[in-house]
Amino acid sequence: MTESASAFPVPTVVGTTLEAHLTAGTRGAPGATGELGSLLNALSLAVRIIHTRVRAAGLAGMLGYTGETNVQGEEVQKLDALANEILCAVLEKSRRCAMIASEELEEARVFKDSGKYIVCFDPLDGSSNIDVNISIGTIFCILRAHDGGASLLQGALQPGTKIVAAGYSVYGSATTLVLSTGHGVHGFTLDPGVGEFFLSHPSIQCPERGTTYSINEGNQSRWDEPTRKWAQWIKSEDKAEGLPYGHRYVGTLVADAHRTLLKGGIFAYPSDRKSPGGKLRLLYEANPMAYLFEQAGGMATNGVDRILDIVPKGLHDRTPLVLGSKHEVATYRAFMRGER
Ligand code: FDP
Repeated sequence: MTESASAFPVPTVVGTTLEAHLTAGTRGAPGATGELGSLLNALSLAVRIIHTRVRAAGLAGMLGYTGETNVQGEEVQKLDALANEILCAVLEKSRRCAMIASEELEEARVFKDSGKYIVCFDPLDGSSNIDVNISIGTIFCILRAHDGGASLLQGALQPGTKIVAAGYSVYGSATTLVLSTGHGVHGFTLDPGVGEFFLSHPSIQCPERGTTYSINEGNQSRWDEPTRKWAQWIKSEDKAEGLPYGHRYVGTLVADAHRTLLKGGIFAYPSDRKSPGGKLRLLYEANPMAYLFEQAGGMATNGVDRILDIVPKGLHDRTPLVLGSKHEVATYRAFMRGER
């Protein structure tokens, strides 16, 4: 190596920070007060803190279970609990958030005298992958507190069409934050040395079609007939139709969705005999992802209806979730309707 050559490539120009991107996006917009940008900056701070805790968890004795179970009856991992605490504290301090709904909280939490938004979040998605160093993530969406009527709880129970911003972060080989405020989808990568997110994936478009499908094949015996038929078809040999598709399944929604968003294809967690209403949560998993996929030109359905049209009944509702490229999701729906 020559004296000037570095083992690590250093960007030659300073890129666009998340903060600069958010400021440019809202400056001058009618009625813009900067509150949404400020709330998103607070979420990015929470994500950066979670990133540091995830990276050091194995050294800090933060892997494994707390010994408690959450509202869903699932065992809580120490990092799940910590990520939840971090988000709660940062959002309360931001003073931009009237209420939060979290996977780890049975009830919504109201912050007194605070902002006009509600944030629904899954603090650490992919719990079963935490201890084995596989990608995990944080998912969130933002709603206007009083769009749902006088009661704050009704504000959280609005359909996904009312979302004003959504995003997720992946703690993978890099930490990436993918966001939309309704004007396209943009990805930011954390420069860990600087502690700042820089724009790395401007204007993400989900490809019209892809070459991979993502589903837990171990559930096959529990699926209904149309799902089985679709899964059989997608593995069959037909070069003209682009078959068979390759199979990829991480088992962390954020990671499987992120790959599908960037490369196209389809992710499906359908209902099955074990989870007749689906496994994934509507408010803080399916809705944010559906919003991002639609913003990026993709689609999201429960097999019959558009995810964003579903009116939630409770904070922890579950739903079947199928998202991805238009071509693959439309084909999946055709199987569900018995048209194929
Ligand atoms: P996990 O159970 O590990 O928390 O949200 C739950 C979730 O992960 C998603 O991230 C993931 O897509 C799915 O469940 C994985 O479920 P299976 O293990 O049943 O495939």
